[in-house]
Amino acid sequence: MSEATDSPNISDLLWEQRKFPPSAAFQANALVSETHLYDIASEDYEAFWATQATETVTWNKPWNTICEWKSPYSKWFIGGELNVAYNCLDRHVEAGNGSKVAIHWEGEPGDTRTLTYAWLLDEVQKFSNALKGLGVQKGDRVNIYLPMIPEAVVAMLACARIGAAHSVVFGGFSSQALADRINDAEAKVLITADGGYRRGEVFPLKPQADEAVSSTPTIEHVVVVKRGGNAVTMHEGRDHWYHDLMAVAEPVCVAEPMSSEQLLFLLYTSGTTGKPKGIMHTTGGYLTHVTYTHKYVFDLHPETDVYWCTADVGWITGHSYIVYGPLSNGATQVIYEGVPNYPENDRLWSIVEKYKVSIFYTAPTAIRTFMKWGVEEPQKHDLSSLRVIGSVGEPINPEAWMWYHENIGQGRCPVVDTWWQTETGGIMISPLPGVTTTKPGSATFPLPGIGAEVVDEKGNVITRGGGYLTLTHPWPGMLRGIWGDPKRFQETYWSKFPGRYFAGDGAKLDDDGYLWLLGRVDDVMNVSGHRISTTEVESALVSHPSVAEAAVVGANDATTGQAIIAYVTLRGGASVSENDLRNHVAKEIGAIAKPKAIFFTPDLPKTRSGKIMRRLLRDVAEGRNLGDTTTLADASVVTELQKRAAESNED
Ligand code: 7RM
Repeated sequence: MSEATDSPNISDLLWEQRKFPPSAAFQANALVSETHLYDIASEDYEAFWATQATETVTWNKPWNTICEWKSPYSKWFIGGELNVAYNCLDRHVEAGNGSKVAIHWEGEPGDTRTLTYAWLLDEVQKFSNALKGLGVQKGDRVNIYLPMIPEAVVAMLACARIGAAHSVVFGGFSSQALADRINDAEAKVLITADGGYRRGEVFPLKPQADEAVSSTPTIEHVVVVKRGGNAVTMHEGRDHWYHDLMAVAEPVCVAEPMSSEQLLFLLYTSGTTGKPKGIMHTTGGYLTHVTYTHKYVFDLHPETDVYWCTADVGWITGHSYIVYGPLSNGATQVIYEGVPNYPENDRLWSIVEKYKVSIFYTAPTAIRTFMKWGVEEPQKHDLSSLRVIGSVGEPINPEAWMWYHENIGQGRCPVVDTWWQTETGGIMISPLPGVTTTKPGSATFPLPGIGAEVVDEKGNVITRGGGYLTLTHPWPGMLRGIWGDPKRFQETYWSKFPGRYFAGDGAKLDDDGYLWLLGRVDDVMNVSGHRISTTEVESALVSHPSVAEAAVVGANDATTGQAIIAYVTLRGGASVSENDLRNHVAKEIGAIAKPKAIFFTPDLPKTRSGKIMRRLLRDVAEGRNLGDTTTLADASVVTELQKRAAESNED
């Protein structure tokens, strides 16, 4: 038992004992079914990464140094030269796979496009020339603000081809968010669209882009893809239709070899507060990391698999596991433009059936929404093509994992729960589906080549129980810094535990050495001196058969320091009393974790990438005015909760 008033570590309350070893049938055909990758990597991680770089990536010039580590800066494959677009396109076409489908694209209204590797290569070469014609040169920054259409992929690869760094801004962000990011990156060109489809309607992008560009002095040209068909104003001399530029663009643009450390892209991450950080990723190490992880974590068989990641290209998951990883591996993938409930709640499953998707990668927020909608939706479709299913973005509650495993994976597909960040570039902690015995809710172990340890408040390594997740040595896809702010880079990630990268997440280790992510440490609650993770209480709530989703926060409390307040969304048609739920939590993980109050709500406040925003719920619970809500997906959710909190404080 920990000391009640001064417990430095995060409590370990949840005890999950179900285990799922890979089946013999899966192992028989898996790329890896034994531990040799782990064994080799643990002997010499640099040599291991060098092997991956040789096996998975094509280089124009070999490197002379695998890794230079001057903490907190690493460089990988120094002296090496390569072109990312060449790796994603040309090499597959040269190998005779030009007619292979790269992208089955499905628009939200139901229109489709089938795009081969040869087509993508032609398109990217032309657009590279178009960008050059607008004055874009190696080292420049280009902003991309597009819906989920193939041109987003083309634009990113064209930048990579000519050595310009892209900065993609999610199409759902406001004109102000776009302007801030353009100004921080000092981008020369903006690529946008007239509009895109969302929930059956066209959402305009060009007017937002116009608004942004009115306060971005560095933008010289705006390229506009026609998608929504909505009316737009074109500014003479500044704005160009994509199709007009492409109609006259030269067809050949040779992929120029880039140095391994050439800036590939900036991606801005807002975190929960403060000015967005431009996370920097470079060329050789990043491509090696995402190609290797995409291949082994999903057990990719590029000849037969159909892969689908439901993320948006505006997030790191879209960069690494829609664009760079899958295309570098020569995979066939599905890209879907719209929302999962248009026209009906079974849209994703109809797409799985239609394209015979075999690898499916989504987020816990989506899985919990599917739970809310009920098993009837996936049951309307033949999901027998699925082989591997993955999760990313938040801790996946054990019960959500089980639901995913049983109803989507049909008990047959390994579930890969992948932990990583915008900053890490690629997957860091995850099962290998042919090797790892999984436990529902655990991301299991660091991948071969990755070093992760849990430490206590003082930085001492712990081997059992809860603490802080740290990364112990450099990896090829790691961020190279924050654009224009080296001090913030040092302070944010490297100052709390000297010599270690601190990810900002809590984690615990169980008796078998499995890693369990416990959420952001900023969200950890302190109840009578016990440090309790939001994840464990939420998982206890979600383990009740009536509950689909839960968020808990610690609100100021005169007697216990903080009290646990829970916000709960029920599964479709289910009901349960507040008291029954409180007792359920006490039974699952202990009386100390029993919420003081539970509010039922049809929705929780989330970021636009689907992560629960507990900070806002804390404001609501403590009766404060809401702070910054601009990164919220749907602000009305909190207003409603706030109204009810005020009402409940009154009585
Ligand atoms: C890929 C991505 C990063 C943060 C990270 C965690 C959380 C992501 C998992 C997870 C538990 C996971 N990049 N997170 N994956 N927590 N289990 N499998 O999401 O930069 O947008 O967010 O997301 O808190 O630090 S991100």
